[in-house]
Amino acid sequence: MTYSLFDEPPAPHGAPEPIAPGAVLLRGFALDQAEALLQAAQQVIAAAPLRHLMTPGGRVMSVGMSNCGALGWTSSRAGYRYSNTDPLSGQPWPPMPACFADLAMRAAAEAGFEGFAPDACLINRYEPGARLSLHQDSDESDLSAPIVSVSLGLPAVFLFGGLQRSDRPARLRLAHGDVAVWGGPSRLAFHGVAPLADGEHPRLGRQRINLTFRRAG
Ligand code: MD3
Ligand code: FE
Repeated sequence: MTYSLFDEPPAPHGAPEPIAPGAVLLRGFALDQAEALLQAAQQVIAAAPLRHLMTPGGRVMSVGMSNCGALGWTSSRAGYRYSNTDPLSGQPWPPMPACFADLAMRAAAEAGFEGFAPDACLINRYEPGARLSLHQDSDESDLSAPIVSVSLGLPAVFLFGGLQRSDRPARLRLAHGDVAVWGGPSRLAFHGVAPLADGEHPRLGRQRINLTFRRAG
């Protein structure tokens, strides 16, 4: 019996790429699960529709959002918070699909964060022109857990800054199937998304979907 390079199908993704201390990019990590993730996201959105939240400052966000899992992130004039119910329906958020939790856990492990068990997944939907201004994610109670993000659909320019709002952000292209893990010293870094460039994605058309997995409670 001989072994050949050709016995194994090509890995759907390459080696983890370090972005910053505690932050790792796994290009293409979600490619072989993309269809399952998108179908599960569609079911979540059918039960908890995407909505454009109001910021505490009174602006309507250009990104459409929903959640699944025990806790969901919301914003209103009253501030940002995690809630165990969808304010639109008064019902619990849809449960986290098994394929979501599984992918997030495997990506975190690949980046060196064993035992990550997300209890919240924020679903962000970008249409051309939608953006997310520079912010920190600090509403979660467990900041020792990383955040795992999955990009699907049109590519985006992700802005990755430092621990001060004034630190000039680096620009990173995030494409369909890319997964990034943000933990350790990067967990409280300022970050955002540049206005989405128009385009046509073969599966998703004129949109980008981003899933962010957190340990919020
Ligand atoms: C770096 N979402 O939902 S994901 C967010 O593409 C958010 O929709 C963006 O920022 C998006 O809060 C970016 C990548 C990401 C998420 C959380 C982070 C990067 C992060 C937290 C700390 C540092
Ligand atoms: Fe964020």
